[in-house]
Amino acid sequence: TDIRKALLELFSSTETEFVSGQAIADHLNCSRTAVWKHMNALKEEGFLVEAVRNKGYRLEQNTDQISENELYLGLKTEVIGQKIVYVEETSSTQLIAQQLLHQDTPEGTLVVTNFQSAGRGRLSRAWLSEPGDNIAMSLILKPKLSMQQFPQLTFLASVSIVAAIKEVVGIEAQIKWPNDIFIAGKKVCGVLTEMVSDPEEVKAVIIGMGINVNQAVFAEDIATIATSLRLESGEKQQRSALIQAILVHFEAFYQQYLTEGFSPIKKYWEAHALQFNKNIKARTLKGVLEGEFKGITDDGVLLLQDAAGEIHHVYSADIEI
Ligand code: BTX
Repeated sequence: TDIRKALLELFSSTETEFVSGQAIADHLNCSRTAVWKHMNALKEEGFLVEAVRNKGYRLEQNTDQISENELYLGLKTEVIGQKIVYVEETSSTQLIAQQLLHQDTPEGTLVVTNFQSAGRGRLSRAWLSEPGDNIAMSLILKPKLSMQQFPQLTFLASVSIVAAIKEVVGIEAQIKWPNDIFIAGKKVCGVLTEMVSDPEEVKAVIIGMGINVNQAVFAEDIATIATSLRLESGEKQQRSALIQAILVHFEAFYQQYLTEGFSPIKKYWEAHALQFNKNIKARTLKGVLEGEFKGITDDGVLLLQDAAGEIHHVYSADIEI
């Protein structure tokens, strides 16, 4: 990826000009043959590479930009995403969102990056993402909620993402309790919801969303469990269109949530839940529970019915399917 980064830097500084093979070789400090290989690798990743004898190589500009202007253009929301903060690279968009909260940023502020180098999952697990391929973003909300209602926002984010994937990619994704989105048995997205609160009420919520969009190859340790929208659809996807669709669906669900409460969201969530009414294994700190997945409570607790018919409330677990 270092070579790729250097290549992309070179081409972005030359705009639409051809760059000779020799110039690239000098820039990367490698042979002309190696240049040819690197350019082919870019091509395989979906970049439009033009090679002309005696002129060199030209790279068509990446049309999949996600900086502020691309995202504002044609965005049909009133609050959600009306302020966007784009950074080319960051360790985590959650951290930037936290900083923005100290500056009293408005509800609906969205932090987006092109490369998140140290993304976080739950329980301080890592969220991995290659530069330029994926969506890593954090949405700031300031709802008047009690602590018990707080988990509902994770579910709200999940249903918004499922609806957006359906609309833009045409694929019916599923939600794995509590916060993963799956396609064909593999994880395509994770949601991390964090809050800032005092003992009585929630002051602000930061919803982090990581979506594998155009990444085609995954690190060894997640290669068997991860997938991307591109791998599942067979086509490169436009990140800006997806982000906009998520914001629009989120706003609609959020409005509905604030006026009608959690039940419409819960209905949609359960309709897209992986293994709903089927047998699952829930690995909790106290051991493994097995039974039928009967849905979620208003607090986001998982309901599991064991063979004897007893309903168990699962607050925290990893689900095996
Ligand atoms: P999670 O704890 O449910 O999932 C993390 C686990 O998922 C990892 O331990 C690993 O096994 C696996 N994993 C890591 N990266 C990927 C990937 N790209 N695709 C599939 N599986 C993977 C999920 O946490 C919540 C992730 C939220 C990420 C967003 S991105 C924007 C925001 N900023 C930030 O630092 N986190 C959030």
